[in-house]
Amino acid sequence: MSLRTGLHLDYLSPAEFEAARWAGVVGVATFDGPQLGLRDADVPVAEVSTPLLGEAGALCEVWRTKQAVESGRRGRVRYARTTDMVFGCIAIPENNPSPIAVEGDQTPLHSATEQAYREILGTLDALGYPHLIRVWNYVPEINRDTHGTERYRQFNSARQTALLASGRPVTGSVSAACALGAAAGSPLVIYFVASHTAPTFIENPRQVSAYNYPPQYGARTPVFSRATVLHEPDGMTLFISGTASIIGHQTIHAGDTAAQTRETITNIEALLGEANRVTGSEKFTLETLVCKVYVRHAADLPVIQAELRAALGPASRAVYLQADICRRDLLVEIEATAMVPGAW
Ligand code: 3EB
Repeated sequence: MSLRTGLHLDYLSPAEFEAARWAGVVGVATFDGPQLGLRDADVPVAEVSTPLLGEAGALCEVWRTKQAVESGRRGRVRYARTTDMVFGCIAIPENNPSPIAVEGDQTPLHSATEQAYREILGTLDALGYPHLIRVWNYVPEINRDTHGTERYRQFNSARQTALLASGRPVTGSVSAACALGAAAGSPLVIYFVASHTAPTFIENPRQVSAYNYPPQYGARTPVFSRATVLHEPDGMTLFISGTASIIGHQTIHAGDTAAQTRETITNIEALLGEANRVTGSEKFTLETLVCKVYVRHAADLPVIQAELRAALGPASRAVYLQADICRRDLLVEIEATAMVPGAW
């Protein structure tokens, strides 16, 4: 393994993970159902129901640090922390809707989302890591309409409500994020990185900030930054949010998977440029990225893979998952993490 720099991300097979043991692990995400042996782990393990694609076999997303780690639990939030940062996860099932719908009642997804965020934000405040840096949201059947509203919009409304209730901003200084679909009947699963000191917030000059989207995408806007940078004594970690084929606030290249992939990569390049400008470095490049690619239609995998390899080079690191994307016309979404050594 190469030099560890601050918080470090790897996608490991179960065998590689076994060899690495739990040294320095702050958190794990699995995608193909529960992995034997991880259930009783001392650190948070997020079990996401989005199948892996391609020849990779089972892979775990493993977050590690060189610093001392202490793990714990508060309510339904499981976490592991260093002096600087905390990783955590929560899974909340949706309760059956009450048989008698009362006007003004929240939907089961709205309640689950609000509860999840209230528990997460309460934990961060109690532990002293108030700055949410990166949040991964996996929402069962994200594109389905229930109770007269698309579930992604129900989720957005609840996320904003919970952030406001905790006294946090809902524009500007907000975390990087992604919001993807997950299997019907799975719980709402959210995992996150937060920190003791404030990160750097980055927007994409080619896009309207998501928190300023016009109302056609929902009465309550999504609350996320296009990217954030976590600063630790031994390195910087750039978190690029789920990124798609959007210019301004509009989806472009509807129906064209290859063109959507290329536009998404152009958006990621714009974010790398901004990250270098804002941090005063030239360290963040396409080659430093570890990518996680969400594919709406599994059959599109070869097209997306070819575009990504052409842009990132043969040494590119990417994992592919099948997941619904929050806008119905988006066929692909790419998130990325880059870790570079050195202090801020
Ligand atoms: C977009 O750019 C595509 O709601 O947390 C990307 C990243 C998207 C995060 C979220 C949504 C979210 O609007 C969708």
